[in-house]
Amino acid sequence: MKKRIMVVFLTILCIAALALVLNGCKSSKSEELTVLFVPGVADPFYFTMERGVKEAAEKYGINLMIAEYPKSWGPEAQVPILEAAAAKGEIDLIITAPTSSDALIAPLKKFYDKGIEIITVDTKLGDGDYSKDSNYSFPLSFIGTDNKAGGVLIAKELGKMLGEKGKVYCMNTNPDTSSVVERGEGFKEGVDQLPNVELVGMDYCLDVQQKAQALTLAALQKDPEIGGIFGVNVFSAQGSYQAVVNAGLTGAVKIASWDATQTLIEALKKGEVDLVLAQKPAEMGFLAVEWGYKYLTNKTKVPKHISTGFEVFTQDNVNNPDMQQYIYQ
Ligand code: T6T
Repeated sequence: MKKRIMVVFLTILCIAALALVLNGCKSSKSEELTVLFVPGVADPFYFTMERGVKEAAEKYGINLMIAEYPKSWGPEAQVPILEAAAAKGEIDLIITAPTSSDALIAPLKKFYDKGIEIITVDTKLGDGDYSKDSNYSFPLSFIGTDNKAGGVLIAKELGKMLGEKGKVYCMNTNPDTSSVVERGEGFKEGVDQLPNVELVGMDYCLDVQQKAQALTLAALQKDPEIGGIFGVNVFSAQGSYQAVVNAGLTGAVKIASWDATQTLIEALKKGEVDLVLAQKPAEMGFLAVEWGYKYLTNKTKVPKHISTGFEVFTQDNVNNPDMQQYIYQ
């Protein structure tokens, strides 16, 4: 009799332990998971990221919600979209590119406190080090490009194009967005390593192509010795190179651009742009969904930071078949 009571007791214990383990995972069935993707802005970079997000969601049978694309860059446009989209369903994970390192902390923390996991892609909260304790360390991971390394590389390449001497200018976008800030810092650092190259200015176009064009033109008029320009993202690069073309300075002013849009690749082929750095947005999106899925179904430990790398297009490799996959679409 005593033995039978013991067996019953042990069985109940085992069932309770199993229930506890299962409860630790949000869901054991992928169909139950809902992921919300909130892009940074309507541009080819995030459209390409969406492809990766969709591909992974299909692979893992995840219910995917895609928020409206903000028409301009910044928290004023992104936060209301995030809140409206998150109110539409029971969400397990939000994947987003915070358009400000500071201003997005509180809005995202609010959802995290409700039990929703967060992964930031492309841009980060605070300094992006989610492994140390802070008011912004709640996301599962930051998945994106090593923007600083890219900025240093661009300085080096632009330096080579200028014969290691001359003046360069940087068309940046926003002073409180981690990605572009780090590109600018990397560029400065790289130029500092070139004793005969001088960085004569860095302006912010707030992600408006027209403004980038006007600012670049003004910089060229102010300092006609500028021989190289770095455009740090889609709209700043597209605006800068257009300004150079309109000023009749194609070839005389070298252009290094960031983001492999069809427009910039075509310009590279025509010789209006000299270098295009391609990020891997589809990979960022895919990995964010995949790691979120692994965490939510199995509590798999997610790396706090995943670097997705980049590729560099030049006139020499732009037609190579193996490079075509890096063009945004
Ligand atoms: O360069 C990308 C992205 O990495 C950046 O954070 C914001 O601008 C883009 O979306 C391009 O427009």
